[in-house]
Amino acid sequence: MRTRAAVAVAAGKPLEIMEVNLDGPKAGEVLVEIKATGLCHTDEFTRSGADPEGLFPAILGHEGAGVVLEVGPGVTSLKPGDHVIPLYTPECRECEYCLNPKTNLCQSIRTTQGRGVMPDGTSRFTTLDGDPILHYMGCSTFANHTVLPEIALAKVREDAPFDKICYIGCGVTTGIGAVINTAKVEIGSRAIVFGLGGIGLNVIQGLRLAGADQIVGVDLNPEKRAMGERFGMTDFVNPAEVEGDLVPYLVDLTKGGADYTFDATGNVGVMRTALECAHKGWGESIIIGVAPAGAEISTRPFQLVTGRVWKGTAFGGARGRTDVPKIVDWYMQGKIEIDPMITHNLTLDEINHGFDLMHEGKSIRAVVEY
Ligand code: NAD
Ligand code: 022
Ligand code: ZN
Ligand code: ZN
Repeated sequence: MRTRAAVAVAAGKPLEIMEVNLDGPKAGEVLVEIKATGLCHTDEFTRSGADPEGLFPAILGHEGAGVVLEVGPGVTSLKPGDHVIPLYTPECRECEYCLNPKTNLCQSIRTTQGRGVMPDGTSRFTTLDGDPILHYMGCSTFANHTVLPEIALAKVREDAPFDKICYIGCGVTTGIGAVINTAKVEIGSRAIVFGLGGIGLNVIQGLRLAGADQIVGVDLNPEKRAMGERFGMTDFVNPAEVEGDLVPYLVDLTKGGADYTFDATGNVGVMRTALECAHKGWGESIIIGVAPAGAEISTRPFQLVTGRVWKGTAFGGARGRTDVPKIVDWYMQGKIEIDPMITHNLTLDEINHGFDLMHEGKSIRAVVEY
């Protein structure tokens, strides 16, 4: 079939909106009509050429929601008409990783996904001239139609709005999951969140859900205060306005350090600060931000010897097919909010403008509807 897509043709170039060919689903695969997609950081990381492993040409996008149109041979868990959210972290439920409750990093299709192809080693997308176009993070949601492995789709309830639940495909699940699955925050905890963007705000609402007593938000952009407060932040700190060292200031504000701290900036200096303002003896610091390629973190080992714990999380530790439908339910029940974080709605033709808004720090989430 033919479909419309935003194609990353080369590093540093704007995405090009064009018609492309899409082959039907092979064994174990599913054809999905994407109804809405969110613009997230790592799409821009790849588009700009900052990702040394970025593949071209490719159809980017990893945050979306849509409807199953056709299933390939052997697909049993989905049927045409089902509403789905694509998963850049799949859940096969049978690999060594899926069988270990300590991780969500399913490895069953990891290698081919990283190479921009389906599990059989080929791409379903080609240009109208027949040249191959690669998939991206196993999703390629910047296309009106895409093909995914069955294990990379979460089936969700049909009354949930696509233009909101697409955000659950990455940002919402990552932020809330980091609190619930990775940190396992207890009622009454004190926490600090560094970076109040599309991820950090979801960490904040996850902390409110978990019953944290103190939720400190830290951001260099003073305009982030209002949104933070709206989602449950109790204190706001702008590092540019703190005299002297930030660590002792935050340790003092949290009466000895926070039980849990979260980096949602991707800045390695911030990651160190986040670890060091975790409470001596038991404080845990969770790295969510993805740092530039080759970056390293450092601290004095005494920070860990004295009981602080450094952790990281991918996709909020969520097992997509199991956990994503539950988060959609939480949204529909009003337990979590999504709507105010979607600050911009665009058409596919306006997608490059969405990346400009991201650069300027003007959007929390821009969503494209097809
Ligand atoms: P964003 O750009 O919307 O938000 C980042 C925020 O950090 C901004 O508000 C910015 O003002 C603030 N900030 C930047 N430098 C700062 C500093 N030195 N001190 C304090 N605040 C600072 O980005 P986002 O969409 O929220 O994503 C945040 C990070 O999370 C990115 O690195 C992204 O790649 C990563 N991420 C990770 C996962 C995962 O599974 N681990 C999933 C999604 C996103
Ligand atoms: C999503 N991310 C950033 C913004 N939005 C993001 C980027 C990378 C990861 C998670 C979220 C990530 C963490 C750990 C891994 N990845 C490796 C997982 C593994 O090796 O099993 C990651 C993922 C997918 C891809 C690359 C890196 C990919 O498909 N190319 C989950
Ligand atoms: Zn993302
Ligand atoms: Zn698996």
